[in-house]
Amino acid sequence: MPKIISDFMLHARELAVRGHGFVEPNPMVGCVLVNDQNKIVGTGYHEKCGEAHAEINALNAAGPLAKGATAYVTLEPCNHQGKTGPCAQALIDAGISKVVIGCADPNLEASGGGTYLATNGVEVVYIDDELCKTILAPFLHRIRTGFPWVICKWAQTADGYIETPEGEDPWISCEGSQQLVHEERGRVDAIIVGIGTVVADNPSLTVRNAEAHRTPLRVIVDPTLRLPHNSTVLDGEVPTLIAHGKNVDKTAFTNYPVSFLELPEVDGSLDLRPLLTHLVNKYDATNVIVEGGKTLFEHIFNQQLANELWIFTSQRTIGNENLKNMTQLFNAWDCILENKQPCGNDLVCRYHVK
Ligand code: AOF
Ligand code: ZN
Repeated sequence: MPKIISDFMLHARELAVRGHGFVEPNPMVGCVLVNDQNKIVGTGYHEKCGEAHAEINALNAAGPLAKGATAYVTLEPCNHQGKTGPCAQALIDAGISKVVIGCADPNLEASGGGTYLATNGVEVVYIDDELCKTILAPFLHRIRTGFPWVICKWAQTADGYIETPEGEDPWISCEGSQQLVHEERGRVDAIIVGIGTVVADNPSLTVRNAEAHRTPLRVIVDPTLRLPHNSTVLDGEVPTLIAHGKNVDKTAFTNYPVSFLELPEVDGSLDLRPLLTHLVNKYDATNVIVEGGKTLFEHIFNQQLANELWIFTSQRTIGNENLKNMTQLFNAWDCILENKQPCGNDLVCRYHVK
């Protein structure tokens, strides 16, 4: 791909991700309009679900300068009247001469914009850009599978431990890493944990000290419904769902502000697929974070449901074989490193599961 194209597409991608947490279940989309002197005349991105698409914001920014310009857009312009649109027609009406598309739209209701533009005299180039597909991955995955994008997140010591000896500092990752997790929590639709984690840590599973673009649902996977009644997740502060197995007695929970979902079993553990489908159908979920513990990660691994691993590794070592360690399970996952960066004293790695 010529550098000039990749540079403008890179810019469009950077704009697109600004919508993360605001646009879902819609895709993140960015658009850059460039004139025949290779000068940017307008930019825009999809800022909020239900509001203007990226192309419309870019066209509005460019005004009359859009005439004859080339549009670099991360996703094929839509060809439908949904909550807004259609963008393909708006690009034609504004006199855009060429559209460079990072990724085709698999949403059958909205797709066809590329063909429509071409039949109306606009030059259309698909570049099938891997990085565009990466930022669109949760949207593409949900359309293809009916499941949300599942991010498994954990903090481990340098030697792979996710728990610390009794009496020692229980925090593994640094404050900066915890801040990153809260920021991400504020962009996803659900935070899922296993009952063991709730019993051991009594977490709040809320967004704190970070901007909440949306309020994630708390989900507890509790096969036998052994959730302690004094758990913080029962405080009613945010919507909470308990996914349980067959034949549990829920009467003791009648007065608590929580919902329940019964899951069938598969190979001796709860089948998590109906939970994921439920999160899409009832809560319109696109991204969910699983925050442990090890048993839940094992079930997710066995059922092949993880899309991304997000691992915070501290410099501390523990070397106590009685404690939970993720090294073996991590090594079994077939994944590729997408991103690696330091955060305070921690190393933060994101992997895409193949
Ligand atoms: C575009 N540009 O910026 C986005 C597109 O209900 P609506 O009208 O918001 O349409 C949502 C669908 O439009 C979404 O599922 C996807 O197929 C496409 N999103 N298309 O031309 C954009 N966000
Ligand atoms: Zn559109």
